[in-house]
Amino acid sequence: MASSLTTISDEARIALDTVTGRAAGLFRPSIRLGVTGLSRAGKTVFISSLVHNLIHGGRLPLFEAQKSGRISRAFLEEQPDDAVPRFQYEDHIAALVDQRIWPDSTRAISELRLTIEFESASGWNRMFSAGRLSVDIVDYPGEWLLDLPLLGKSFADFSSEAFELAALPVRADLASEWRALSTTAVADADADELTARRLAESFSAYLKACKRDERALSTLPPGRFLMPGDLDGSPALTFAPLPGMTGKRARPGSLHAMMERRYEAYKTHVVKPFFREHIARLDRQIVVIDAMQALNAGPAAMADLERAVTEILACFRPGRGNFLTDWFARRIDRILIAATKADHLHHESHDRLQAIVRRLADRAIAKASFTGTAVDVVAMAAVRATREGTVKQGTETLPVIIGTPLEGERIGDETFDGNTETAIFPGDLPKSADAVFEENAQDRADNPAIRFVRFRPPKLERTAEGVTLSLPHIRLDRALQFLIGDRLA
Ligand SMILES: Nc1nc2c(ncn2[C@@H]2O[C@H](COP(=O)(O)OP(=O)(O)OP(=O)(O)O)[C@@H](O)[C@H]2O)c(=O)[nH]1
Ligand SMILES: [Mg+2]
Repeated sequence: MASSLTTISDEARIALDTVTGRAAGLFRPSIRLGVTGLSRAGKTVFISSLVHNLIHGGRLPLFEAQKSGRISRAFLEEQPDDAVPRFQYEDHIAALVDQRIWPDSTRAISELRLTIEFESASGWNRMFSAGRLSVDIVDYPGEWLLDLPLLGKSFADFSSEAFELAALPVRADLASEWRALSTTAVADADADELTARRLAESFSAYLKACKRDERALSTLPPGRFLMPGDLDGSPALTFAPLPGMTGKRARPGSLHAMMERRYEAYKTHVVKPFFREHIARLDRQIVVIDAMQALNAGPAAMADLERAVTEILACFRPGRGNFLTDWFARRIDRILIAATKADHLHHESHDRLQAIVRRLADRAIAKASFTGTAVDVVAMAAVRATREGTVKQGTETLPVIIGTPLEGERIGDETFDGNTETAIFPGDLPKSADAVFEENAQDRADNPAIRFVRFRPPKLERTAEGVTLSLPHIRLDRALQFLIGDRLA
């Protein structure tokens, strides 16, 4: 089924794009770095801080090329793709640094070219390499990536999976209205635009409710139902799963036939072009996850996050007999799964957070039967909004984090005004990574919840000469070393 979906022209176009891309790369070495993650995971902040730290010579001791002083210059250049929106780096930095507010949600694809001039570490490489690497950073919603598996699924598969997931205890109440409406739909009845629209609207309201809910549920396809872009209201976005589809053939002119055709149109006009033009050309990938939010929401949200990471990894897995996914999966050779926002924890918990992400990734790798590509994990903060300190309580000295909570954030009865710096005891993560995945685990019961408030971006220090220093971070250098370090050797 899957391979028949791929036409010769898709193959030819990707092959040609890739060959010409690589030939160009011989003269101007470049690397395409995909940055993805579900909405609000921290993609925009990650890219902004990465670029800011490289341009401004930030403190990056674990990034070898920088540490050994081999980077002479890093600067922004015009991106190679004229039809892709530019990542608005300057706006995001102005928000973070000047106004100390978090950048706006971005909700679409964007791109930025960062060029690094460096001196190679080996004499051999110095002779043959230009000492110049362009990193094309592509920011795109994980919601759109999660559409890729649809390429291998029929309308019947898609429908039965959607109903299965909607019946899970974490989703059942959010899905009840849509499921009730679906039972009234007669698949074999004559196609009718109004019925199609009502079903599509109800289905998409359910998907949106999953995202909004404080249970912090991750996402279900189709991704454009959450972020329609310019396709809002088009037939390719006006369909919904139908119950009891397995093994049935659609009668021409029926609601079933209409829904099936639109589902296929969604794949042809939305999923494939996005994949061909953007995803198939990536060399490296970072998947940003909001583990803090999931930890806060409990084991069901952790399981859900694990499911999302499994699905995302499966998108990068070669050998599913689908030329499209095959071609691109072989090209990506490194994937980093990064839990950002570790600055909400005291550093003593950073390793525990990383162990939890490791655990989550290992389970996802096993479930997605993923092999061949190096996958690493990191617990980090792209922008460190807090400092650490200690507070004496009686005879005890407690480790705290200090920062400015966002206006309206609360702890107990206290509501913050957005200007007052506060010390917060963040709580510990459980010692065992397993505990956070299990309902009623004893270790978790001992550590009921991490106290999680959102902070404003930090005030940047200035040197004696008045120069603003780069954005503070936690382990951003480790992420950089894994993602591009080898290309600067
Ligand atoms: N403390 C802290 N908060 C962060 C960090 N990164 C992201 N955040 C928080 O997470 C929110 C979302 O970050 P973004 O980078 O905008 O997330 P995104 O993935 O680009 O989100 P969309 O554009 O909506 O898809 C921010 O507004 C911050 O509140 C970090 O390193 N430290
Ligand atoms: Mg963004």
